[in-house]
Amino acid sequence: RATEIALRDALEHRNFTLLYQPLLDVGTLRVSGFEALLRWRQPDGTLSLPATFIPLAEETGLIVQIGDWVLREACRAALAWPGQMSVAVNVSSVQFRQPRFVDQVRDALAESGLAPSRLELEVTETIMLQDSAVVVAQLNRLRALGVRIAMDDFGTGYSSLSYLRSFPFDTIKIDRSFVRDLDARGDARAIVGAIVGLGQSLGMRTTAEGVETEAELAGLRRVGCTDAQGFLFSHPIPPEDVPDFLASTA
Ligand code: G
Ligand code: G
Ligand code: MN
Ligand code: NA
Repeated sequence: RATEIALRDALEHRNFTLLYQPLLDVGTLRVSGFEALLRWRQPDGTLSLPATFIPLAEETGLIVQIGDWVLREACRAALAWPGQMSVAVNVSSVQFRQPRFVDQVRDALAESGLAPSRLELEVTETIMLQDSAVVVAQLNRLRALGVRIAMDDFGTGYSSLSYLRSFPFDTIKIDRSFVRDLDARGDARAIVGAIVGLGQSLGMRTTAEGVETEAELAGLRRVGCTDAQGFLFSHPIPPEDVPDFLASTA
C-alpha cells in the first residue's frame, strides 16, 4: 500500500513511467494510437499498478502534479510516432476539477509541439458528479484547444446517457466487463451493440477495451465498433518498444 511520503518521493525523483497500449481500427487492424498507462517504478525494479497508488494520490492532491507529468511525458512520446497516431491520457476527476487543468493541457501541447488533435483525454463518469454546468464548461474549454475527449469505462457508472446528451464526447470507451462475455452471452452482445449504435447515431467513435480473443474481435466487427484495445493485440509496452511494434503490424 502506497504512503504519502513514498509517493512524494517518487514524484520528486521521477520514479514514474508510462507504458503504451495500442488501439487498433477494427476494420483495417491498423494502429490508430496508444493509451498511456501510468506505472510506479519500485526500488526492486517492479512496476506498481495505478490501483495501488492513484486513490492516495487523489486523496492527497498529488494527482495534480503526477497528472501534469503524465500529460507532458505522453505528448513528448507521441511526437516521435508516425502519421496522425494519437495518444490517449487518463485524467482523474480530481485533476479535471482544477481550474488550472486547461492551462496544464495547453502548456503540455505547446511544450511538446504535438498537434492538439493527436491528444485524447480519457475522463470517467465520476467527473459528472459535480455541477454539470461547470463540467460541461470545462469540457468545452478543452475542446476549444482542439483536443479530443473520450468517456472511459462507459456503462460502469450511472446516468451515462444523460452525460452523452449534455456533452458531445469524441469517443466512447466500452468497459471490458461488457467485452469479456461478447462471444458467450447474448446480453453482453446486446449491450455492446447498443453502445456502438448510440455512438454511430451521435457521431462518436467506439473503442472496445480488454479484447482478448479473436471471437470477441469478430463480435465487435459484426456490430460496427470502430476501435479495439486489449491483450489480443498487445499488452502495454514501454515507449522504446513502440517502433518495433509498429513495424511488426505494418
Ligand atoms: O494500467 P492498468 O490497467 O492497471 O490501469 C488501471 C486503471 O488506472 C485504468 O482505469 C486507468 O484509467 C488508470 N490509469 C492508468 N494510467 C493513469 C494515469 O496516468 N492517470 C490516472 N488518473 N489514471 C490512470
Ligand atoms: O483506463 P482503463 O482503466 O480502462 O485502463 C485499461 C486497463 O486495462 C489497463 O490497466 C490495462 O493494463 C488493462 N488491460 C488492457 N487490455 C486488457 C485486456 O485485454 N484484458 C484485461 N483483463 N485487462 C486489460
Ligand atoms: Mn483509460
Ligand atoms: Na477504461
